[in-house]
Amino acid sequence: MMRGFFDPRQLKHAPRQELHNGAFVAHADVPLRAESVAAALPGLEPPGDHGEAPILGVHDAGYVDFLKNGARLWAEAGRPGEAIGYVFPVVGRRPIALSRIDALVGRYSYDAGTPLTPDAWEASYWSAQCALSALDAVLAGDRNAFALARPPGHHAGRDYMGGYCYLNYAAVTAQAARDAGVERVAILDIDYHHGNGTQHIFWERGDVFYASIHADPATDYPFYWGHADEAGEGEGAGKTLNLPLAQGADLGVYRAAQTRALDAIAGFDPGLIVVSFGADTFVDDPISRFRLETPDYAVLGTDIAARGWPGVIVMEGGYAGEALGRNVASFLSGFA
Ligand code: Q9C
Ligand code: ZN
Repeated sequence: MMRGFFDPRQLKHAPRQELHNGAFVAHADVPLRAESVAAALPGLEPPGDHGEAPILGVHDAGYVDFLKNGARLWAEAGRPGEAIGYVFPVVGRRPIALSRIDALVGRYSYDAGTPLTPDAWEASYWSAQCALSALDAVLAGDRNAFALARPPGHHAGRDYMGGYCYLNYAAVTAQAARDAGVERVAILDIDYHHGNGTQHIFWERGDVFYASIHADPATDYPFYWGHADEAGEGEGAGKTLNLPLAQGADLGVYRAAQTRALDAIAGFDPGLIVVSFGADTFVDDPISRFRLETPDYAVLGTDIAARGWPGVIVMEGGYAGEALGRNVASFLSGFA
C-alpha cells in the first residue's frame, strides 16, 4: 500500500445546508466521508506543514484572507449559521473592494452550495498540506502517494469557492511540482463532476495538461464548464481535454474514456500525474448518475499505474457514506 496522508482537522468542517433545485437541503459533504476513507486505509500519516506559500502559488491573496476571516465577519454582521452568498457579480462585475460580508461572499463564490463554515479554512489548509506531503513522498522517490482531503478541491478557482470546494489541492500540487522542477505535470480528473476550478487555473498554461472525464454539463453540475469543445487557450491551447459522458456510464464506457485521456496525457509526456479522484461515479452515489461498482475502481487504478508516471492521488468527491472507504481502497489497490 502506498503512503497516505490525513489530518483530523478535516473533520471539523461540517456545512449544514446547500441550495439545491430551489430548496435548502442537508449538505452532502459530511465529515463521515473522511472518516469512512480513513477507516478503510490503515496507516495514514499526519502531513507536514508547508505553510501558505504553495497555496498562494495558485490562489489569490485576497481570497485566502476571505477564507480565513469570512466566517467571523459573517457572525459579526449578526448573520445566522454559515456564510453563503446571494449576489454573484458575474455579469458586469467591477473590480471594486467592498467590505460588507454579503458582498464578499458573493464576490468570492459562484454557487450557493458552498457555505463558508468557521472551520472551512482550517480543514482546507490541512487538506492542502496532505496533498503537498504526498507530493514530497513522490518527489523523494515513491512511485505513488495518496492525500485524503476534505472538503474536496477541484471546483475551487484562483479566487472563488464553489461545488463544496475552497482550496484547489490538485492545482496546488501541480504548481508545487512545477516549482520543484518537474517540467510537465498532467492532471487526470476522474470525479463525477467537471473540475472547473482546475481547468480555469491552468487554462492558458502549456506546462500543465488537464484531462477530465465527467457527467455531461448539459445535464449536470457545474453546467457552464466541461463541454467537449473547451480545450484551453494561448499557451494552453490543446492542453485541456474534456470527455463528458452521458448519465448511466458503466465501467466499459468509463474505462474507454479513461484510456483516451491517458493516451492524450502520454502524448504530453508528463513527469508527474496528479489524479483528482472522486468516487461519486459510484452506482449508489446519492447525488450522481454513473454506474461504477467497487471492484471497477481497481481496474481504473491499474490502468493509470500501468502508464508508469509518478502519481499523487488527491481525494475529491464521493458521497456514498460507508461505501466511500471501500471504493477508495479499491482504487488505490490498483496501483499496488
Ligand atoms: N447545491 C464534488 O463532488 N451539487 N462536488 C449541485 C448544488 C454540487 C460536488 C447542487 C455538487 C458538487 C467535489
Ligand atoms: Zn464530484
